[in-house]
Amino acid sequence: RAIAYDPGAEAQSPHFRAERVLAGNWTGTSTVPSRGLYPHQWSWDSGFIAIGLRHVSPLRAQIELETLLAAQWGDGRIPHIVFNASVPLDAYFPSPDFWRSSTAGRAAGAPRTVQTSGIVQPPVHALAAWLVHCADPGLSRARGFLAGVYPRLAAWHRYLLHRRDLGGAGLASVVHPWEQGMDNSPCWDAPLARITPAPARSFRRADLDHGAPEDRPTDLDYGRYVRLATDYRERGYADGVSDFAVEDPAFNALLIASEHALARIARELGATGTARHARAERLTGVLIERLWDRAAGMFFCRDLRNGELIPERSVSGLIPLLLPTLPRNITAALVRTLDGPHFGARLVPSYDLLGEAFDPHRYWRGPAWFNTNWLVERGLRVRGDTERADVLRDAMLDTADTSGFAEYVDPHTGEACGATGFSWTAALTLDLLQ
Ligand code: 9YW
Repeated sequence: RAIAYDPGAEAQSPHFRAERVLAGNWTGTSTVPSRGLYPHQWSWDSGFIAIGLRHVSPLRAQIELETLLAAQWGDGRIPHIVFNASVPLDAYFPSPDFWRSSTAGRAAGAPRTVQTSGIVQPPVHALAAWLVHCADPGLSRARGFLAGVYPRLAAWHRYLLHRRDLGGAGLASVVHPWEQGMDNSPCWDAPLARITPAPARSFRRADLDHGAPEDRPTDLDYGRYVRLATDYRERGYADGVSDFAVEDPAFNALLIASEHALARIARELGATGTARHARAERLTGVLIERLWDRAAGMFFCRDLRNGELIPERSVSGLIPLLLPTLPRNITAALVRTLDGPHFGARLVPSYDLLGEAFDPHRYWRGPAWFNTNWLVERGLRVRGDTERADVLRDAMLDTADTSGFAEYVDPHTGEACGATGFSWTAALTLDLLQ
């Protein structure tokens, strides 16, 4: 039976609409998170984008990661932003003239030709590279994709596990809230309170040209972000002492999941990978030792300045559910927390529904985000909890499409907040539709 081609019907499908968002945000070598708000390449966005893109174009997915890795610094860090030189300087703040990577970052091996930021983002990349390879192993082998990215990913993990082991226990630390990716999470309120903000008149926020102020971080937050980034730059982006240093569960869980992925990549390339799996398992133990809070039934951040856990419930503390060697009692407790009053909404909120700082519309202080929901969904599915995973997946697919692939949404109502046509929302929709 012949099936007539009906472009009208195709345009009705969420798959088509998600693909169109990614096509619109593609620059030729990478994908911007959002045309208006974020006109450059972002590190962990590219990881999630590649995970979705692999279903529509494994080639574009490979190029997405290769472009990011081409901007890697000599010390192994993957910068959180790779700037597009053809975008005007005032389109995004902080711009290349703030970071001054090629001069201030010279000692740390910043690239000379491309401009980047000097901080990092969560290491989802090796996991993304492995998943991209698996989508089309023939193309991947023909292009030498894994052989090309492996040494760079290994150097990235080495940087995090050595230079960023500021607590000395084996976990990687973040030295700026932007590094963890959840910029204004209430987890940062206490450690940030110690930082003297840069004066508001010393910088101009470009984000407010595109986003509603009540959905975005405050000016006071921005003053502190700018102060921390300026101090890091003035130190030549050298790691060691920092006024802000935190061990975060999601950042480290992604590092561990990526270390497992790197072991698989190594095996595909002819090595054994055993040592990497063993290291990932060992790090899972350290994560539990350092960040698990039994009474709360979830992981917390540790503030290295006073050595204490930060008793704020963020979605970050549920993301270790992803890890394959987590003991059963811990996964069972995490699932109870997920179902309970602090997180039990239609979509998993970024922050405690009962927390004092909860705000359903303000960025990482309550709204649900698609990347973190995807990580939780994956954790549930990997554990074999198909029923819960299916419920979450259906809610994500429905909300992503009806919100116009929003950047983040009200966790109860699904109302769109921030930008629409957001790349990782569209990409992870494509992944969930497979
Ligand atoms: C900003 C790009 C980035 C994400 C972060 C998110 C936001 C940049 O956008 O940060 O200007 O606030 O918090 O996780 O990678 O999508």
